[in-house]
Amino acid sequence: MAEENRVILHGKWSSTYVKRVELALKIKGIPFEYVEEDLFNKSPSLIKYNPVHKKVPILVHDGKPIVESLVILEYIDETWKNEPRLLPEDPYQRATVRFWATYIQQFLDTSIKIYIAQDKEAQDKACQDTFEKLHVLEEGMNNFILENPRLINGEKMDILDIMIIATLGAFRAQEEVLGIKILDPKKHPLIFEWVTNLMKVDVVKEITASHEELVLALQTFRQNAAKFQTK
Ligand SMILES: N[C@@H](CCC(=O)N[C@@H](CS)C(=O)NCC(=O)O)C(=O)O
Repeated sequence: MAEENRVILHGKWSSTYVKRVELALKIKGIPFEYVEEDLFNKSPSLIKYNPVHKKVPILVHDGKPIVESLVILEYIDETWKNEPRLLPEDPYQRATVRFWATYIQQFLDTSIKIYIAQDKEAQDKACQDTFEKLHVLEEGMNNFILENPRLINGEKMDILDIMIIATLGAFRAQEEVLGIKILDPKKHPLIFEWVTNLMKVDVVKEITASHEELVLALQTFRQNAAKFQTK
């Protein structure tokens, strides 16, 4: 295939960051080739395309690499301007949506610490920080929706749908692995409804691994995180 308009995604099937990009491409209807990378034995193309972080996702468009999932999502929306748009046109609304997309990223960074925690004290602290952020997200999204009415049923998915489902779409597997209730419909009714609605959307189902595969991937991640920490 000619390089022109060729779209290649380098990824790892279990990566939440890669899922964001896969979802964006599918939502926008952009055909792409997928290259599964081995993160324990990184390929020369991975190192060549992302020499700074050496991480996936990497999107290669017309032979040019774009890295960092949030940067890639914006690139996709700015390059393929067809509906659905992932970000609003209005600069203020755009800034607000970017703020919440970044907040969901921060929530993910905090929740990952639960897996990495080496003792009960560290795990309790990581859980407390995670639930504080989830609480802020629940309140923040309630207010956001009052001011910027939007659907939470997966019709016309945008960057916030992508961020929330890539982060919490595996919440049942996370709960099983961690033995902690993460998404409680009584405490986080909006996020719970939003995530469970999105889980039923076809493009989301297409990119979601089975519960068993997710549990195994999270268990492996937890064991590796523990080994890494004790080195
Ligand atoms: N900030 C990056 C994070 C990407 C990331 O952490 N990717 C992981 C896969 S989940 C990776 O490639 N890890 C390889 C490594 O850390 O060596 C993004 O948003 O794209």
